[in-house]
Amino acid sequence: MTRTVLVLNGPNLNLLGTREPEIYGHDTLADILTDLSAHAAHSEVTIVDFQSNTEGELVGRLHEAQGTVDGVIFNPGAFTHYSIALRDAIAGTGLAVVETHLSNIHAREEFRHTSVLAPVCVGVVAGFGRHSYFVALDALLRYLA
Ligand code: CA2
Repeated sequence: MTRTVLVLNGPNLNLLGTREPEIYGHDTLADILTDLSAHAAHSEVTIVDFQSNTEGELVGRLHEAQGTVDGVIFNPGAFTHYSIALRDAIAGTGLAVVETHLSNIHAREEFRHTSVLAPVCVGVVAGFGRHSYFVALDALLRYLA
């Protein structure tokens, strides 16, 4: 069965590969998306992607995704920890969203230990660097099946 998955990335993830490689790795977001798309194609999955540093744009993209994609892999960046608007958008659209992080947010500063989005997501993947996106895709496909 062919599927479409939205890979949504939040603030500062456009900087991947430029700084803090010890936390976030050496790959750019484009590198990860290219490899993820190739991997997804083996499972007849089309990846569409969107990155924004703006909360409202991410809310709008979730609204657009309603009824047009099968699920969402979402790295909300720092919005993870405080965006009630994104939580309401996930809950309100009813989309199957996998919250995804490069780093293990639970092994970092205390303020990163809380996700206000996780309770309205189907699951959370964190701590596997670039591989988190691949794990999230495989988990999402199994969830959808
Ligand atoms: O581990 C993750 O994927 C995060 O979502 C990344 C966010 C952080 O606020 C979350 O707590 C965990 C930060 C993304 C910033 O990415 C940068 C990449 C390179 C250079 C600077 C920032």
